[in-house]
Amino acid sequence: MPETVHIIDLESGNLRSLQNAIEYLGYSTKLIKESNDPEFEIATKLFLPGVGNFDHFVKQFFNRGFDIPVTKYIESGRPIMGICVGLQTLFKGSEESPGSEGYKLIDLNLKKFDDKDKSVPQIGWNSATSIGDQMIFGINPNNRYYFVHSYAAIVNDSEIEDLISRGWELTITQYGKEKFISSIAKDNIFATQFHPEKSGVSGLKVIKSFLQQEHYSQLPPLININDGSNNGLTRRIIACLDVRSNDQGDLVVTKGDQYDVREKDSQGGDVRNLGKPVKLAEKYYEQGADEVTFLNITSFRNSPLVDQPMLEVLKEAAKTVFVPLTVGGGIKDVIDPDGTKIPALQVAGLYFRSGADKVSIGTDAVIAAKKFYELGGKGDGTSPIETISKAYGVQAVVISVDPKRQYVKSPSDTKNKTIKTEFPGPDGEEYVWYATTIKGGREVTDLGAIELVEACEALGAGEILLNCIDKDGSNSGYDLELINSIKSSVSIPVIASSGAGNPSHFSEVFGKTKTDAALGAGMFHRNEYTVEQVKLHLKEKGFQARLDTE
Ligand code: 1PR
Repeated sequence: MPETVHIIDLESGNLRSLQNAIEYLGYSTKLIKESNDPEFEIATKLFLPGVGNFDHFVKQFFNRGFDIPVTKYIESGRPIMGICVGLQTLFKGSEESPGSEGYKLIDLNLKKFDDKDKSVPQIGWNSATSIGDQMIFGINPNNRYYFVHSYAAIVNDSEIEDLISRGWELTITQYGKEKFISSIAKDNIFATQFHPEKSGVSGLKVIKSFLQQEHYSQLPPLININDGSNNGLTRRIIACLDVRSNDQGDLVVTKGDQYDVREKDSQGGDVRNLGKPVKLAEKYYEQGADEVTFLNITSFRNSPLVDQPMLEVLKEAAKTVFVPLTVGGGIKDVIDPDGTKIPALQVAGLYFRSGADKVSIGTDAVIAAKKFYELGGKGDGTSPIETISKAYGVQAVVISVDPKRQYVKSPSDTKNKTIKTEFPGPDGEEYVWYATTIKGGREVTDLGAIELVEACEALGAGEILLNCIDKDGSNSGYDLELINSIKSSVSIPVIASSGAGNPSHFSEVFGKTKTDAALGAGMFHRNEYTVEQVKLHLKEKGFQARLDTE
């Protein structure tokens, strides 16, 4: 019988992935949902994972009485591991929620990252360096771990010294100019700000070290130095799977040219079938993808509750793919076939519980942004962006933008912001704005892409997935003008998408724009290049890239 590991479930996001990671390592898992659960008495390894809002999490923790059994558990000397907000809860409080108190084991407050010189939230792969002369729980300074958070235990040297003098062991991570605690340990308590269950092989090693209580190991020689470029993050490479049913009713990965996913009539006119979603996700994970995104591209036809296969895909993929998973398509209020109204928040919850870390919203984001402007630049609290980010945190809400180039002779020809383009239009037009589209590019709207992202950031979105219909499937490189204009309009991270045809397009987009991540689809699906080849190319060009074999 495998040993059972207990996980406190405060319903704050994707616990499925943590369960999957622990089970993958040969243990079984049990969720503890109530503070009076007798399992507290028999638990031998306990996890306190958390995502999202500090206030939401600590309220759940204290108001539901979890502090009592957890204190008793800790006092008994049994090992506990906190993850993300689970680490933050150990502190006194957070700038995120003034007035809300944490567990107060550490007399420091969490602060928000400064977004003047970098994207906030921090989303990506950073290193974690041990302050002592040993590795704690296998956290290797040569490896990279996945972080996603806006608030952190930002510390100066004297605060670090003070914590050490109080017996805390630490790893420190630097994001831009700010140093923060990326993991902390003392006696039977261990916690990480990063998500080990989402940090590939390196993260699994940390979980395994905790489960086997390998507290210390020898620090290896530093062979993979984080040079601090790109604020300390590696260049994030995302593999994207556009998923839909083909004419036989099977869920397949497809890929369009300018969003047209059907073969030419002369070739039968069927939906292009490039493989099975779970198999491909596993393949890209093994090749070193930093994230995998699934877009349900015909979701507007069905409610996701009808789209059970998509939930199954996610559940299956999350069992073996230990990097962040995003799911998009149909994240909106839906009416089920029996007439029941299901709010977008509940739809998103279904995906989070199946193993998604983020949801991506396309069509509904355009609708919400239009309403935002109609209300004079504010939300009314009801849009999916607002409801989902409030419950699960801004980092869980990605906006998928599907823009199309519109040429004008002069900026005064449109109410939207324009850019002077290097690639004039068919009649020599020198200005361009990008019209947002909905329903997979089928309807073009009068809202510009810049206006869309500005509104979505204000409503509570945490990241932008920036496609470009003109470039999609073209293999001609990313639309750098579009990326630069969107990147300079928001401070949340932006993922460049559409047009990647070879590894040099990735070095080009990272060299010529400030994009936070780059996504590829067709070139990977057609087996022209692997994710690893892209990363090796980036390294050759002097960019930091994560290779999980290190
Ligand atoms: O509107 O919230 O239901 O979401 C629908 C989602 O489905 C949106 O994210 C939208 O972008 C996506 N989508 C809808 N139709 C299509 C289509 O292709 N017919 N795919 C579609 C969007 C674009 C990227 C693609 C990149 C990179 N696909 O996902 O992966 O362009 O491709 P490349 O590297 O091969 O150039 P909602």
